[in-house]
Amino acid sequence: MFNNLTDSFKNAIGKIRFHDDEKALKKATTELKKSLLKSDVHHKVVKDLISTVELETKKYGVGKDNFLKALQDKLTDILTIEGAPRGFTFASNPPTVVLMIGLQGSGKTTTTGKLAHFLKEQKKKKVLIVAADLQRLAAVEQLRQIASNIEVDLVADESAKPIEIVKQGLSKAKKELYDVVLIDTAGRLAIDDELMEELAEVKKVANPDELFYVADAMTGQDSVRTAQTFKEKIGITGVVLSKFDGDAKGGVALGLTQQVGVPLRFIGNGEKMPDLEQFIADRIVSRLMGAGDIEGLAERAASSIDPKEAKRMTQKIKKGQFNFNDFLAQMEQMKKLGSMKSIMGMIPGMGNMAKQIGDMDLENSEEIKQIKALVSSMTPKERENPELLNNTRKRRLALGSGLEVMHVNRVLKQFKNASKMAKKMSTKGGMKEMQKMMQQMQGGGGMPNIPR
Ligand SMILES: Nc1nc2c(ncn2[C@@H]2O[C@H](COP(=O)(O)OP(=O)(O)O)[C@@H](O)[C@H]2O)c(=O)[nH]1
Ligand SMILES: [Mg+2]
Repeated sequence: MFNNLTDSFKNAIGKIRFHDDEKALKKATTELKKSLLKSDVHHKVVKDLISTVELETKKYGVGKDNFLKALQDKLTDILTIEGAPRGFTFASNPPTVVLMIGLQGSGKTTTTGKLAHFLKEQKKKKVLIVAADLQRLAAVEQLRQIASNIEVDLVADESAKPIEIVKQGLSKAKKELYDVVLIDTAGRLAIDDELMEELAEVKKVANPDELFYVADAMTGQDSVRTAQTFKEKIGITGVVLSKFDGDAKGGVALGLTQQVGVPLRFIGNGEKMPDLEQFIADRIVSRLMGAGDIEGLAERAASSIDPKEAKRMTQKIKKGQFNFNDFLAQMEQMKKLGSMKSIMGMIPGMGNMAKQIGDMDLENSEEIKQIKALVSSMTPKERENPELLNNTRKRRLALGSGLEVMHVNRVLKQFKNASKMAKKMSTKGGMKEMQKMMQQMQGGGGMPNIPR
């Protein structure tokens, strides 16, 4: 997600040795400045970042550790607003009411669904969505489909006025003890007075705990400017940057919090419901420094993996009983976790891997298709016991799956290796060994974690 930025920081850090002179520091910061500007980080933010990092590094002596520490501290600083909540926080008196606002097409409705999904699956909350965009009939229908997909309740009435529907939603939420109410509102193509008046009215009635401005990352610095305007005219408590998957540069995310004076709270990085990530300063900084985001990964895994199932699987792997049924089940689990790329970026030292993997599509990859075809040609006994597969059976499988015997052998070998590797990883110290291997593959690998 932040490949470009992570590379910029890594390069700069790589330029400084353990004990170095001010000339080396200047070289590193000059390069960092250039690449941050190229990544579309606002020039004022870049200037502030560079001058603080230079000053702080010199203060404690030019060297790798001091440079890293100064960079980490300053990054955390520019991504944080004093007193703002860390992650999504709930009102002390439920329901927590969230108003979603923004321009038309920015991603409000999609983000409303993603946020509902996040709160339901990861925070285990009872969520109600209110369809207060009554400008277009299609908008209500879109939300109806999203809500039914993620199995979240919806209040919608095409013939009502926005304020009426908001009132209805709030009273239902209070009566039926919902934890969170998300209100999706209408947008316009550009900022106009009529829109602002309607939103102000909805805001008065809804009395929201959070006002999330949804900004389209693809519009670059424009998204920052419109956020500023909405902050002045309506007041906002957070920004959600949508369509971040389409913005290769990513620099807007780095400057936005300081520029708008309101924290960036979430990032949307795909069209699907799980494609929403919390933007939490210390976690993001860890990722930017190439140290991964273990907390975020665990959160994501917890919401999509059944712990009982995971335990059963680990037991089987340890005993060497991993079979083809498990293999298919594991692939289904991986799909739920989201794209490989976004997962890899969260594992320490694996940022580079993420780039190599690119947009590997588990569902459509040729290899996965072959494996699926092969497994579906197996009898239930064969699926449970890979050892049964002798040459006669392999020939039958080849015919059944439309693969060459050669391919069958290759897939079977891959499976054997995978289960061996899995067994190894499930032992004590196995994960460490795996990381070491990954780092060797990348020629040096991840950044060290600097103790504070
Ligand atoms: N690639 C991508 N597309 C998105 C994202 N968020 C929204 N979209 C798409 O952007 C378009 C407009 O989104 P919508 O939620 O209807 O915007 P609204 O008018 O503000 O409610 C839709 O086609 C969405 O699928 C995102 O994070 N990534
Ligand atoms: Mg909409």
